[in-house]
Amino acid sequence: NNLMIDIKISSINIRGVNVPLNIPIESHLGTFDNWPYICLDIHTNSEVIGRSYIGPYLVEQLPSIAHCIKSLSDRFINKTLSQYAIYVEGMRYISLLGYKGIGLYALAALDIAIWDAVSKAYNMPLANYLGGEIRPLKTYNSKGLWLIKNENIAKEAEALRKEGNFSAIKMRIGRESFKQDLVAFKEVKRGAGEDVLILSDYNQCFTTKEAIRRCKELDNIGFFWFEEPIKFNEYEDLSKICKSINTPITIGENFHGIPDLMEAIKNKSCDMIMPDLMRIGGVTNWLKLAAISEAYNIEVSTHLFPEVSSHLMMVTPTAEWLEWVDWQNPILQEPYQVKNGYLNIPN
Ligand code: SMN
Ligand code: MG
Repeated sequence: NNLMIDIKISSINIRGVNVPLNIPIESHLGTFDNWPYICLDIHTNSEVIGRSYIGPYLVEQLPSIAHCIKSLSDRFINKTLSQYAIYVEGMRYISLLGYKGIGLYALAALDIAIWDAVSKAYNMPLANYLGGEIRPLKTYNSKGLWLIKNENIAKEAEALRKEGNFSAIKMRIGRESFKQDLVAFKEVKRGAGEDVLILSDYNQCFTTKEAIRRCKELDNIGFFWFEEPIKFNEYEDLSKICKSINTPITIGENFHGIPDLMEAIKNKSCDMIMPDLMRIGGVTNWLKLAAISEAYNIEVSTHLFPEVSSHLMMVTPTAEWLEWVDWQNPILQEPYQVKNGYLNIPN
């Protein structure tokens, strides 16, 4: 029997939530005490319910994005669970919104839920359904170390490392002067230990010339990477920064779909990538990204969404680091756990 042909979408359910954060976000992207999510359930004419969540940043936009998800998903009621067919038809629909932004977020929410439903229909974890083997995945703690006062850094770094016995941790930088970032870096080491691997994120705070100056000042001190030193879509200028420094530059959380990945590759804008499951457009687009990254030998780390991204890393040949955050835990029945710096996908 053909499960995918037998199972049809019967109804959908969408909820918005604004989850309080234990550690408030203070970043160049803004300050947040809560993190907004939209949860989507795809009910079918079988037992199977496909679920997904997206985290579209702006709580005041949840109603418009939820509406977009609904009007997109309603088109597939009584249709079979074909990930590919729904992706193609979904892209055709959102082309009228420009393939990016909230149209793509809506498509991602639907796509992730459809893949969840199909792998559940086959009674397999997504990673196995995709042909992967499940193995522990190295992950870094990204929950904290925002642009907080330097005197509070060591204590937070120590706690963040201990939490899951992490070997790596991400801190946000781009303070008033490079000297303050340097002090912050040393404080992370003092708190978390000399051997901790430190990743850094500028969250697009500089102009190109300033970014080159600032990255040079902190080059070779031991940052594993610099993330997004300038505006995410300045692909040509990003390549100038890559050429000027030794520390790898990473971007990708702001790739809206595959064309942005290709733009970054064509322009040699980065040394590695860290795509966001929602903004790339869900599972279907991640699989393309995985193949393209293998072809170009680009290391892939993840941005947020550790539950589904971890499954996808099992079928990403150049997989590197999983970004760990637990903000979504209150909306999960069984939150994932990190032990000894590795995420083990639960059964
Ligand atoms: C980030 C993610 C979510 C909110 C603020 C900042 C950051 C990251 O860019 O890479 O985790
Ligand atoms: Mg980032």
